[in-house]
Amino acid sequence: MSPFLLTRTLPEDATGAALRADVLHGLTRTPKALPPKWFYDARGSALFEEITTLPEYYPTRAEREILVARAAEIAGITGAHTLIELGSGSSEKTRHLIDAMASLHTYVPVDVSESALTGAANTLLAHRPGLDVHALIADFTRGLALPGTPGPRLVAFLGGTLGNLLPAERAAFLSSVRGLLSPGDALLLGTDLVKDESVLVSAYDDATGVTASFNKNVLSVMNRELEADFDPDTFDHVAVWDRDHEWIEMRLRSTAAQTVKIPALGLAVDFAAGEEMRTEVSAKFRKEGVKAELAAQGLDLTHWWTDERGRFALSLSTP
Ligand code: AVJ
Repeated sequence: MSPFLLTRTLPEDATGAALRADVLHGLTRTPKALPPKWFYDARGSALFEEITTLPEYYPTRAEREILVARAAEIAGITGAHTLIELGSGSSEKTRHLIDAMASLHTYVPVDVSESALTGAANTLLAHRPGLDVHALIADFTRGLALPGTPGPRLVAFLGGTLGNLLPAERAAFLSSVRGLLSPGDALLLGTDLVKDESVLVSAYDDATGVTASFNKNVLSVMNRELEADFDPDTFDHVAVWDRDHEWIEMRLRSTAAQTVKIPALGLAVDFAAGEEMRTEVSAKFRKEGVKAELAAQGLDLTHWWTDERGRFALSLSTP
């Protein structure tokens, strides 16, 4: 039997406390805004998996294309003995990488979702017996404490999730990742790229409405966790391209003037008719921007790979 360890670096109630703090802050500011991480309860995670199969949502397929084409090259360049994956989710795409990494000894998936971690670990171990899997239940935006693992290490942050962080949060996050890396280690980063507005908006506003359900799921999360009384039918899904910031914003627009009660916070929140609440930023990047953001944290971009159609990039950088 291979060793499988699961470590919780988050106290059992850290998630609840963080949700309360984010909702209190986000719904009392103007304009209202919530961090996107609260989409991902079991239903939200399932909806996201469904999004990745939609014809309009290209990033997952584009990133998989690059991983399939470049896995051997990445394995060769890094020679990593440990793969640390931040926000690992189902680890589905990572399999391509793991399969190519013959010298891999230890896999450290890090995610806030315990069910995603145990599911992914079981699938992986069935496929690659002998691999040490040390799963971490942790929120990678709140500092990273990792188990001691054999170097060289490859830290992977895939899916374009970097784009869900605001610029200042990205700098703080990349700085903490830099802190995990020793000479000889590397960061593999997935970033979605700036492209035609209609392609971007369609990816976040699909014809069948799966993304709309995903967006509104944050209301159900607040209803369940905070006893709030949001009526999802009174909010419309909105996806807009912000050309100045070069990011997609998802919002929920209140279709009527209404007051929502959030008893767990002792809060009543007024929405004006047509008022929009931001629920996600998904930044799109250019090579020069990625290079500069990495360089600002002491990371040197050494490789840049895109899919055939230039929609998505994987980059490798070293301290
Ligand atoms: C999982 C963060 C990469 O921003 O594209 C998908 C989440 N939001 N559709 C993204 C998402 C709306 C996704 N990431």
